[in-house]
Amino acid sequence: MRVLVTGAAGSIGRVVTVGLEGLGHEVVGLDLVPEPEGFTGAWHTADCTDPDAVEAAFAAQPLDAVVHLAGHPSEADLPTSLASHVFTTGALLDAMVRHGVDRIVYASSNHAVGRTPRPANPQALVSDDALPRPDTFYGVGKIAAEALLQLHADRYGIDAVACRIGSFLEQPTSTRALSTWLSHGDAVRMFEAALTAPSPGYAVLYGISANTRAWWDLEPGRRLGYEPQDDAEAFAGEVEPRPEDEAEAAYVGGPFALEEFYRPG
Ligand code: 15L
Repeated sequence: MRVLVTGAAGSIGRVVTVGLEGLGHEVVGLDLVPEPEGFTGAWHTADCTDPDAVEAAFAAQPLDAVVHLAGHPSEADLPTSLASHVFTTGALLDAMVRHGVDRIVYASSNHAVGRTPRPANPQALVSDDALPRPDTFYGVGKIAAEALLQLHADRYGIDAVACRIGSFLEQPTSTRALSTWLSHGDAVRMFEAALTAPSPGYAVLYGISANTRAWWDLEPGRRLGYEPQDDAEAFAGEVEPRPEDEAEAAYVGGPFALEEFYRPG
């Protein structure tokens, strides 16, 4: 497949572009900054909040799919969050409709439902039927972008997979991350499954590894062919407890659900 990867120079983008190329896909990169050293494919240095820049990137070559990773990866004010997550997704979806591109895989976030209380029973998992429950404006942006995907799946028959990513790290570094970790290898497996699953329509999955302490359900991902192979438990002995662990354990969004992230709208 020829895949446009937005945010291709970011932390997830650098790993996923290499991984998808290794699986035989042709990656077209797009980012605010020029291509990282070693990237040899087509590249668009562009801002995907700008519909004209997005149109130019689509017009430059035919595409089979989009992996949308671009966006401010943390909390920001409300206008910035809406532009970064919702307006970019809208501009990409408009271009997809114009150019007949019918698959998008979106880097959503656990923070779309981050204010969901942590299940008291470790066997009870938060799944794809969790109601929208953002913990921040970042989470509001992610859940609103998911709504745009659903709208375009319904209106135009676009296949759209929203991956609610946990903690994408080389290895887990906190008690919470022992539950929320997404390894680099599993991230590539997740994007590959979401890109190639036959006719998913609109679907949500949780982007975590096969963590022993997981509280998100891996079943929606498995239905699309995502079979994670790593488990954060392998690093449990290296993770030191921290005083903030208890407060972070109240909600699935961890620190983002705490009062220090409250902002005026
Ligand atoms: C995310 O969505 C953020 O982009 C990242 O900075 C982490 O906060 C991560 O979630 C997480 O929940 O660990």
